[in-house]
Amino acid sequence: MNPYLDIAPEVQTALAQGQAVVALESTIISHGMPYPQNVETALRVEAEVRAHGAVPATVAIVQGRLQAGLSAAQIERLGRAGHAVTKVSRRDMGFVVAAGADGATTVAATMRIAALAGIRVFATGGIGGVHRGAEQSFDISADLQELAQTPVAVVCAGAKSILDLRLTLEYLETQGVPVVGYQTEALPAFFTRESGFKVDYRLDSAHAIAKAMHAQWALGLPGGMVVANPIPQAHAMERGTIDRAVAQALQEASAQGISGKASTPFLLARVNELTGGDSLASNIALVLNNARLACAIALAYAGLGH
Ligand code: PSU
Ligand code: MN
Repeated sequence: MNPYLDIAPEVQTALAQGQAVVALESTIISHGMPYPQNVETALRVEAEVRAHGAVPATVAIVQGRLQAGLSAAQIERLGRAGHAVTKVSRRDMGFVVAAGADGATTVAATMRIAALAGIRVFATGGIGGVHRGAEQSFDISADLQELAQTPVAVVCAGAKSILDLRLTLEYLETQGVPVVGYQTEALPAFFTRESGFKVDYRLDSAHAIAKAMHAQWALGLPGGMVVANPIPQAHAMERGTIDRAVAQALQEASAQGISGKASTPFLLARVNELTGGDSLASNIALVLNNARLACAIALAYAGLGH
């Protein structure tokens, strides 16, 4: 095992027995939602995973240790500290570990730690991607490179329209990362069930997704997979409301010269503020929905036996 990695005993037992484990990220806790809803949601998502027959492994860096599986107290600490916790993408991992510091892991860093621990399924809200204006800014999330390299299936509700979804799909295609739609041909756009773009493959069951994961990795293909799960209709938002909030947030980011790793957290926080409680409620609903699908996939994958 990696000398910097700690796996929670419950997660370790589940992995040793070939049981279903679902990884969860922590940037969504510290940087993706306000306190205290962030902590409540993280704990509810863990409970949802358990209720659906899998073991949750929330991932973070705690005092320089890569952690697969957090205690409730550790989740509370990350959530309460919010933006004061270092947002850790793959670039930052070695430095935060070397400093013995805490870090909230993005999709990229969570995938890497999940893979080190032997976890193949990961649920979150939305992935990072190619930002609008990337032809000038070069702002492309390291999540996409990680998806190209690391064998973990990431269950998400697509990506927020703070990103350029067309370029994100192009980038993923170039990097050989399949985008699967769960029971849909449409690429969802986080708060809405459709984005106007299509996924690469529609699969209608967790079992079919598990079989595709198994085949991809048995072929020796190195990367992961995006499993796009549309937000339940009852919680979807009106496109115009989201588009206006995103446009304003982007304008403010550009006026304030926000760039680099600050960009995504700034945009997430502003979209949350501008749309108020509605978008937060939708966000929570879709994360729970993704956790349920990730459980079904993890159970199906475990059932394939390896
Ligand atoms: N998109 C969301 N919610 C999030 C994130 C993105 O709708 O919480 C977080 C995830 O942790 C993702 C990260 O991995 O932001 C991407 O940041 P960046 O664009 O700096 O790579
Ligand atoms: Mn970026």
